[in-house]
Amino acid sequence: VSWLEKTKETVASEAVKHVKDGFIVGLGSGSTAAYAIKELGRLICQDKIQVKGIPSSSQAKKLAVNAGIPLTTLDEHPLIDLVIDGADEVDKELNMIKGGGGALTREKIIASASKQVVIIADEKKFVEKLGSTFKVPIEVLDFAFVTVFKEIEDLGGLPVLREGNGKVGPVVTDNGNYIIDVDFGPINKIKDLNQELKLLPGVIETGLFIDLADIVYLGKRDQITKLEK
Ligand code: A5P
Repeated sequence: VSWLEKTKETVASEAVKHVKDGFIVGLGSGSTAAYAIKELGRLICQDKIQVKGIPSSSQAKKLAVNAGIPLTTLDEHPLIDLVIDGADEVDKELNMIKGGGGALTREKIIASASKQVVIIADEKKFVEKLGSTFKVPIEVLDFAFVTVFKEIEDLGGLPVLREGNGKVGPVVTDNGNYIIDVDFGPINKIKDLNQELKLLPGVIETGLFIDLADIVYLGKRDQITKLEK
């Protein structure tokens, strides 16, 4: 097992320590969040704590079912106690780019509905400025994607329609929409950019997660750094 996989597992275990008996827990997506789901399942089975999960994607749902985590919905629990999720980039203000796994919309809804958001990632995700190493994923209605493409170019971005592996053509999200990955370069005014993008008709959600994370555990080769709001 590589140090990277080990570190993902370590930060995931650290995050799961925030889970208390009776909690409703938002389950993030991606390879790091997958370790947290596994660990939470172990805790539920071994320590018999009462926890219910709300998955942010079909991936998280499948992993949670396999791990033995009872599931619930936002309809039943519109207020969540804790979300554990990964990230694609994190800055020192704990703002993030997410959506590498295409689950950004549900992830953002769950994070916004949660009292506490704990993010887990390896140190390579930490950047001075968002947009330096990762494009901004944007979920769009397929009907609107060409128009949105043009408007994003007018905003100075370089958009690419996300295409799948194992299927020709665009990736279709769990919500039935397309994903556009946009290269804006290092972003100076993330709040302004997020607002401009959200105002484009056809844009469902952006992968810019601003003021949502409370704690970030960054895994390094031999230690974990905890960043807090
Ligand atoms: C999923 O849509 C993303 O927001 C993930 O949180 C992100 O891609 C992190 O994934 P890894 O933990 O696999 O890097």
